[in-house]
This record gives sequence, C-alpha cells and structure tokens, in this order.
Amino acid sequence: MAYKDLREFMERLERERELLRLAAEVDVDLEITEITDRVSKAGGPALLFQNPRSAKDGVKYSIPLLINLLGSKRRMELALEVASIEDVARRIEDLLEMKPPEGLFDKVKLLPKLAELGSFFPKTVKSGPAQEVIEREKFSLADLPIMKCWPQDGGRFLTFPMVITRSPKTGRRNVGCYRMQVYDERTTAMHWQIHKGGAEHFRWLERQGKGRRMDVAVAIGSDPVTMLAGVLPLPEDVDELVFAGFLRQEPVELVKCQSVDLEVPANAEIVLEGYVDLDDIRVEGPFGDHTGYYSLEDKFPAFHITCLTRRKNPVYVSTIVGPPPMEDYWMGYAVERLFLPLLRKQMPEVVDMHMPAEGIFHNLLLVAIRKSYPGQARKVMNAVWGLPGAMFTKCLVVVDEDVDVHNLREVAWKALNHIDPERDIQFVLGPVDQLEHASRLPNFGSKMGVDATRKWPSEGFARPWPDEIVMDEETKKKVDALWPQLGLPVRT
Ligand SMILES: Cc1cc2nc3c(=O)[nH]c(=O)nc-3n(C[C@H](O)[C@H](O)[C@H](O)COP(=O)(O)O)c2cc1C
Ligand SMILES: [Mn+2]
Repeated sequence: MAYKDLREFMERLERERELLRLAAEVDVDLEITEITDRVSKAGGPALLFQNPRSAKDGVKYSIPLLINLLGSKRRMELALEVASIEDVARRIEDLLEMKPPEGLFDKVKLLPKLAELGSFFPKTVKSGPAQEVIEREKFSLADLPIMKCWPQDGGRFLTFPMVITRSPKTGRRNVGCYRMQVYDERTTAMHWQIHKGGAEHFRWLERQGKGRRMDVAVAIGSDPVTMLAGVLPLPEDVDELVFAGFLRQEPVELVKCQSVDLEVPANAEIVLEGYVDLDDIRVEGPFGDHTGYYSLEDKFPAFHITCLTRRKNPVYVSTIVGPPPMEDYWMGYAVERLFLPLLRKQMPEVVDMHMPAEGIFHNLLLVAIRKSYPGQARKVMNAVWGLPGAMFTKCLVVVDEDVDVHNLREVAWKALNHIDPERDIQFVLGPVDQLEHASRLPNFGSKMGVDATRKWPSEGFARPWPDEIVMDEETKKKVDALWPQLGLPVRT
C-alpha cells in the first residue's frame, strides 16, 4: 500500500529511527541550514524542527519544518517501499519490455498489465485534506517557516515545492520542483529554468496568444513518491503524476483548486494557488545552489498568490542544497537508478551508469558499455547529449563493461590508462545547465566526452592492447592456505 500522505511516511520513518523531532527553537535564517548540513553530511536522519523561529522578524512559527526527508539511500528505499531501488528499476524495465501481443494467449497475458497501467492515472476526488482550510483573504507567506539558506542568499526561498502548470498548447500537465524566492507576503519568484517544463508552458502562453497570465498551483508536502516525481527529468509529454502513480502503484488523488483551473494532490500539506504574468519578470537570487556556489541574480517570472489552502495543522517541507553531498544527491541517485532502464532501452550497449556526488548530477557522468563496433563510445556520447536531462552532461566518460562505474578509483585508474587525450577526447557545443557558471555564455557552452574504452584495430589502433594484471587462481588458493602460518599483521 502506498503512503496515504506525508504524515504516514513520517510515522514510518520515525519507527525506523529515520526521523528525529527537535523541540529546540531554531532560526529559519541560516541556523536550520547549518544543523541540517552537518546531519546530512554525517548520514543522519530526517529532521522535524517543531519550533522554528525568526529572530529578525521576532516570530515563532506555529507550523513545523521538515527537512532531509529523502536524504539517504534507506529513506529513498522506504519512500519507494522497496528493499532496493533496483526493484523499481526492474518494474520500469518490465514495463518497457511490454511487446505488442501476437496470439490470443499473449493478449490474455497482457491484460492484467494494461489494467495495472490504467489504474495509475490520477483520480480527481471531491475533497481532500489539502483544502481543510481555505484562505482567500488573510493569508501570508510570513506565517510559513521559510528558510534563508546561505549567507549571501537574496532572501528566503521555498525549496521543495511541486509547481503545477498546464500547457497552453497541449493542455498537458507538468509538475516540477523549482525554488521560489519570497518577495513579499503574497508574491514569490518562480525559478523555472529555461529548459524546464514550467518555462516551456510559460513561453507557449505568448505563442498561443492566450492572454498574459498563466495559472500556477504549488503544492508543498505530499506522499514521498509524488514529491519525488517533481524532481524526475521525465520527457516533456509524460505527466509526472501518472509516473508517480506507476511508482507508488496507486493513483495520485487530486482535488480541484479553489481559484485557478488546476488540480493538486489531495493529500498536500499546503497549496499556493496563483498566476505568473508575462509582464511581471523580476530579479531572482542570488541563491546558494547545489553546485556548491551561489547562482547569481537572473530574471524570472513573479508568482502572485491568490489563495492558500492547507491542512488544519500542516507540515512545511524544505530542503537545502549546497556543497555536495546533500539531500539532493539521493534524489539524483534515485534518478540515476530509475532512468538506467530507460537509457538502456535506447542504448542497449549501456551496462551501467553513475553520477558521482562531486559532479552534482550533470558535471560528470560515467557510462559503462559493451562495445560491439568501432566508434560505439562516440555514439553513446551523442545519444546521451540528445536526451532530456542528460543533455547537460558536461563531462561524459565512457568505459568498457569490466569497469565498475561506482568505484571512482577504478574508473580513474582504468580511464586514465586507456586514453590518448588528443585522440580520445571530443568536445561538442550545445545547451548547458542554466546554473553553469563557467560556460562562455549563459545556457550555451561546451561539453567533453572521453572515450576510455579499449581501442580496437578497427578504430585505427594498430598496437597490441595489454592485458590487465590479475593473479592466477591457483596461486591465490595456495597463498590463502599458507596465510595463517605467515604471521603477517595483514588480514585478507
Ligand atoms: C531540491 C531541488 C531544487 C530544485 N530547484 C530547481 C529550480 O529552482 N529550478 C529548476 O529549473 N529546477 C530545479 N530543480 C530541478 C528540477 O526539479 C528537475 O530538473 C525536474 O526534472 C524539472 O521537471 P520538468 O522537466 O518537468 O521541468 C531542483 C531539483 C531539486 C531536487
Ligand atoms: Mn516535466
């Protein structure tokens, strides 16, 4: 059974000692970040700050703040309700393997799967806890314990929202996690980067001539899989909430918003309804980002809030990003594992992939392939740079299948041995992540692919390729037997 809501997941985490309640009064300005950063880097639990306050504003908030919710492998597995994330990857693989049925028998076999698929679609319900309280008049963001994360941040930011929009062109829904800087009690920035779903919808507003304003709903806090869905780099035409239904194996229940023509998860803790306006673009930032550096000021639309709905006693969910690894590393890890089957579907030669924490997702991607024809590593590079999400990969290292991409020492050792840099490094130009601060232009720059596979004669390599050094099994066995008698202080 999927978690009904955030609370049910919190209870589970508490039973597993993966969630700690803190009674101490802690400041939303910087203090929560410093505490969470230490806990996060030590592999610690999720934290519920029960008494957040602001010394600057002289406020004690009545709403608690939850953070580091998905910040470990174990919590990610608990969120997905699996023993290992690979189990979910296998379900995705199965789904992708579904072939059109040939005979009657095949059709009958397929029916339960199709029924299962249909049952993942979101369900609209009449009412839900997300609207226990409806505030159209006297609501204020100042009542929420919104954090200022890092010293040079331009203000306070909502950091873990599910931003829901509908395409003015296709009517399709998108859910994305985009931070929102608080401008005043009812206005924030909407930091959807240029390549993201929300930004694309906003662009179509003008192209379709559908007025100057676009409805936006922002949900904060939901069952963990629905929250995670906003982070997943799904193709543009895939509804994150359908995918969430598939992941949790139960449809996401939605309620209609009060003041905008959108729906939000019925189990949400807090919902902000409102609009963005083509004529109201403002400066956003700076913000201490997941690169470990500040992203500088830039221009983004302002989000005007027209109505706030919530539970009677909501929990506000936040996260921090900064020097890796942090909570978002584990979200990236889930992305890596869940998307491996999708990558394999398009590139069957891919054996495994890994994005090390220091590469903050897109700066470094390691891919192991089974090479069957000359130039295949280059083909994989070009394909990766053509994928949504993966297109931003700045350094892409392709290795042979015998290299464990999760072992960075092994990758460095073997890749550095195998390259003739001038021959094996390839540069391309293309779109880069909007947070990229070293590229020649914002959003446009170069990427590097390293072909660290063994080179073949058919790739123009005429010299013999040496074997890797491995001791023979017979000698190893002999030494194993001899070991206790050697009196060596080394355990093997
Ligand atoms: C904690 C966190 C914060 C994020 N903040 C932003 C953000 O401010 N702007 C943005 O464009 N993407 C941000 N992202 C990444 C997007 O959520 C991610 O690219 C997602 O796939 C976007 O969905 P979309 O493709 O439907 O737009 C953030 C991700 C995480 C985990
Ligand atoms: Mn999307």
